[in-house]
Amino acid sequence: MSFKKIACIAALSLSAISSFIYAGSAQAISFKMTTGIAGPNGETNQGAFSEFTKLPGTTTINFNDGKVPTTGFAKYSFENTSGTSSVRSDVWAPPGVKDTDINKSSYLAVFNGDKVTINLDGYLNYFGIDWGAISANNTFSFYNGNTLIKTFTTADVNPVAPTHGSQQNGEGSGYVHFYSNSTNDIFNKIVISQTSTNGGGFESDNHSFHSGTDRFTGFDPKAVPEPSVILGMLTVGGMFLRKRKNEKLQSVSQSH
Ligand SMILES: [Ca+2]
Ligand SMILES: [Ca+2]
Repeated sequence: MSFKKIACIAALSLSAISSFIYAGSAQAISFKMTTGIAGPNGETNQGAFSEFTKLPGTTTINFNDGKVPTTGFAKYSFENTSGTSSVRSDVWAPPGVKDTDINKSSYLAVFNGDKVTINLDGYLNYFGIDWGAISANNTFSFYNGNTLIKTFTTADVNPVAPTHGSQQNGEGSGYVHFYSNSTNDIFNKIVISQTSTNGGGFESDNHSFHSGTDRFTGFDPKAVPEPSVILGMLTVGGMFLRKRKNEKLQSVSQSH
């Protein structure tokens, strides 16, 4: 194989890796689930709060005035065909850090095919939500304007719920954090819905929004490429060098 051919193959491999990196970041909102933390003043009867509540650029909505905000940074609107979705206070409120930390405050409940759309005044790279009494068909959708970026459902997120509270028929709960991995994945509209009309509700509290137009650095402050990508590039580089060496050896032996 000629040096030119090898160089060409190496270049192609590198460009394949580059396009993989690009494709990988083109559609990437990730999520993590944690127990969350107590309220800003240590409250344990208000549901769980985001670990990023005090991060500069974070706004938190706790629904404790009994209604959704319709003005300001985050504007909520109901598509309430069932007439039962509302801000309320009852035993189905998402619990606190421990599933025995009963939430006595108001929270948001969405039922029976209804939706709540949250329009933001600016771009976000993070959305956190205390999610309780987890039911099938709870759905989270993230948009940039009218373009859907990513949808998550109960099936995606529930398997890693940290608690399954005895207070709520053993249904899961936890604080779920959605975050952008790149500037391609920032969002300015969120729709939360209970897409089934066959029972189950979507109960949540303490929504936290972090403003940003690039990747969210809260979980991983260092902006470095993934280790696997670096390893891939080293492997390609190594193959290229080895092939060159072999070829040199071959030419030497042929000349004798
Ligand atoms: Ca609340
Ligand atoms: Ca539920």
